[in-house]
Amino acid sequence: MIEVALIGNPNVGKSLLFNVLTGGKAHVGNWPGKTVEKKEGICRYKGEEMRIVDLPGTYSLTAHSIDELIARDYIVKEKPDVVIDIVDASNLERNLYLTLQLLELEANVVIALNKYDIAKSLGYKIDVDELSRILGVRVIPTVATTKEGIDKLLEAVLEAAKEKKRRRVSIGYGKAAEKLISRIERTILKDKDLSSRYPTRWLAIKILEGDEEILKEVEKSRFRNEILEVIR
Ligand SMILES: Nc1nc2c(ncn2[C@@H]2O[C@H](COP(=O)(O)OP(=O)(O)OP(=O)(O)O)[C@@H](O)[C@H]2O)c(=O)[nH]1
Ligand SMILES: [Mg+2]
Repeated sequence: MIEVALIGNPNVGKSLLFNVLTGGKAHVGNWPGKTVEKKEGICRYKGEEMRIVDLPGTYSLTAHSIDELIARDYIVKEKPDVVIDIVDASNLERNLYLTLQLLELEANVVIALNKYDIAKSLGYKIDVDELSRILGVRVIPTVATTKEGIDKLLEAVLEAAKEKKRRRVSIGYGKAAEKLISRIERTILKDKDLSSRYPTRWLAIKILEGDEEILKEVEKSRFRNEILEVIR
């Protein structure tokens, strides 16, 4: 079974795409300890079975709201095989903020460039191949309302799921911050438990940002003083 998570900003077409992929047969539950609805469904394509999990709509992956934390925890802890990042093609710039955070989290991202019909009717010309090249992930234009691009999207998901080596795109933060990030990463690597659970670069960035959830995790580490020394 291939585990696939759907993520995207609010109103990008997540629910519609979820229904298209799963035939609308969702199992609805709650996220553990939370009252936010959790939807899961099965998608079969070319003899492969995919479990599709619909994550709450979110603009970002900070720990500032319950929705964001649920989405982030799911990606970090459950490590789905593929994350379909649904991007509104008619609102590309704002949507790519979440995409960059997913790449920073080292998620195996496939982009569904949804509402492509709207982008086209607005006269937007998106160089899909170039976008894919820059981000290092597959980008598939889709129109969830007419199911255009859905087969191609599923094809891309299967390819991504089978891929062993992934091209990593990282966002640079400038010399000074990069020095701190490397220093924190080196100390994190001493803690095998911590460094096996999270991508170390992501963890280092979150520590520098003062992310509360992550700092709580770091407090539990034997190396907490060494790690936190860098930000004191
Ligand atoms: N034209 C067009 N409309 C779309 C497309 N995908 C979704 N929509 C419409 O966009 C609106 C939002 O779709 P939803 O599936 O509810 O979006 P969502 O991401 O689940 O929204 P939230 O749950 O509110 O975050 C609906 O009116 C859809 O019919 C598309 O590819 N093209
Ligand atoms: Mg929805």
